[in-house]
Amino acid sequence: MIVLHHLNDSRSQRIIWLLEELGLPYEIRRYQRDPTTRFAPPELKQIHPLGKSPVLTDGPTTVIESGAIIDYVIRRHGGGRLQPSPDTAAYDEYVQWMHYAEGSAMLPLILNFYVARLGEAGAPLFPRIEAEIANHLGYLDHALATRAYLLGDAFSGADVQMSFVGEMAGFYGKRSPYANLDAWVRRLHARPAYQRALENGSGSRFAC
Ligand SMILES: N[C@@H](CCC(=O)N[C@@H](CS)C(=O)NCC(=O)O)C(=O)O
Repeated sequence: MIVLHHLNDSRSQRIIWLLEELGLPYEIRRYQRDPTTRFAPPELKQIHPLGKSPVLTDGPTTVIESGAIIDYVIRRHGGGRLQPSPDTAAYDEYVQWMHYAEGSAMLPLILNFYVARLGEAGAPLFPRIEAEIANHLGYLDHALATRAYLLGDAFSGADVQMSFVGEMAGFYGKRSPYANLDAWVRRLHARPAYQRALENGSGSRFAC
């Protein structure tokens, strides 16, 4: 049985969505952020030493990192769905999006979050952070100009992995100048599996 260790308002929301897209049986174990610090509770460290979410367990296997979890679920349980065949150019593009999400695109959005907490002391950093956010959102917007999903007409795990970038951009009110990006996020949110996942995950403040 697949067990998803789910922290409220977190990247693990997209794993519930993936499991719903694939129609797989799964169990959610829920963890609540500390209302003041927003940190994960210490019990999550009993599942994996980093204490971050998502964590997925499947029998003896424990997987961390959203991208690795999405890859694991699709490869082991997807039955050929939601990713291109590994011997195609589309697969190369798929892998690029899977790494790009957390490896590059999320960084300025996360910096924006932390540096904002510094108040005036963080002010010198904001021009560079803003420029990098625009750089990444502009790239994504351009990539989506001629296609419904990141790989073209076919929805894939890359859309699931990259969705959090679009949602965080929306959460910080930075998505509206990017019409293609905005339309893509709305397209994702309209999917019935996305809606079911929101219900099962008890909502997410980042689903915007
Ligand atoms: N790159 C990792 C990030 C994991 C991560 O930082 N998760 C956050 C939630 S979005 C978390 O667990 N935060 C709680 C904490 O740091 O205490 C992934 O994509 O899975």
